[in-house]
Amino acid sequence: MKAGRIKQWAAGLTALALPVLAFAQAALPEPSRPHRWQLNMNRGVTQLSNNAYDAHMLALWICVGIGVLVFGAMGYAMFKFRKSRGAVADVDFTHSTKLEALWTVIPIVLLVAMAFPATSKLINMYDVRRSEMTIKVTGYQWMWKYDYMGQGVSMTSRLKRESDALRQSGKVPTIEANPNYLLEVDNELVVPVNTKIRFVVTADDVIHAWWVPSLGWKQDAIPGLVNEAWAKVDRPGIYRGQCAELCGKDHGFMPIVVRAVPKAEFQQWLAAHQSTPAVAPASAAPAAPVSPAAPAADAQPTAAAVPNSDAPTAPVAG
Ligand SMILES: [Cu+2]
Repeated sequence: MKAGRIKQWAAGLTALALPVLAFAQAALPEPSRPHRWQLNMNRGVTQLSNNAYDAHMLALWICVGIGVLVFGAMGYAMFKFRKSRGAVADVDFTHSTKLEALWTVIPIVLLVAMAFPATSKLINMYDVRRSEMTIKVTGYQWMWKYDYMGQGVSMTSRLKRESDALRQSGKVPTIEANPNYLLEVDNELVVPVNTKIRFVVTADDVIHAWWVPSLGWKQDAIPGLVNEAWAKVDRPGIYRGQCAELCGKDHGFMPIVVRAVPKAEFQQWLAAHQSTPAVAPASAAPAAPVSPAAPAADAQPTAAAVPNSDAPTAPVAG
């Protein structure tokens, strides 16, 4: 075999190994944060995100299998039946009923094999029964409002002032100095781990979408409509996301930060915020929207709760 041909084969084999490399990345220690040259999606920190990952990997490996078989057969045929070896084309072969049946049945079997687990995972995704708590998420231009239903805690969450200042300063942010550029908020959404949390998602002006990739789903926030989703976070950590529906000029500047903490710590946090008149964020930005603890379980956002909005009206019943 000539050296050039060996090189071609080596390149082909490397291309085939790429999905294996992608798979190997799944074992990295920080699953929630993307990193340079990442090839595969993150596993996330909920059962739903793991389901999505598994469905994705199943489809990927089936594709890899098909790719190896098809390109292998093509390569073999081109090599074995090459002109220099005196191969002559078979001009009489027009069709084969057996082959046609085979290449119809095999894809059907594969599709059904993928559809069964995917459907059960999809049904599970919308099953919000037996939730232990409910958080109402309301999208505004351009921030989020969170109501811990029945707990008497409400707050708004918007882009951290430092991030906003850097954005408007004209300076070029670096990954070293600003690893979470435009992904920081004044009030983080604090949630307990290992707790089934039902999220009801709506909006008060235009359509937004609440998306934290590590939770494994994205839900549209639509005025006049209440969408549902749920999450049970496996481990403590900070999980970042963004609005995922083009909602206006500051669409890119309404990040989401979820801080998952142990249950006991969450109870402390909740108690602290129920008793004090205002949510005390980590950064006490004076103009940060800080709402008083809502007195009633189904507190509606008021002008006081959402200070800078253009008089948001009460969202739909949630
Ligand atoms: Cu938005």
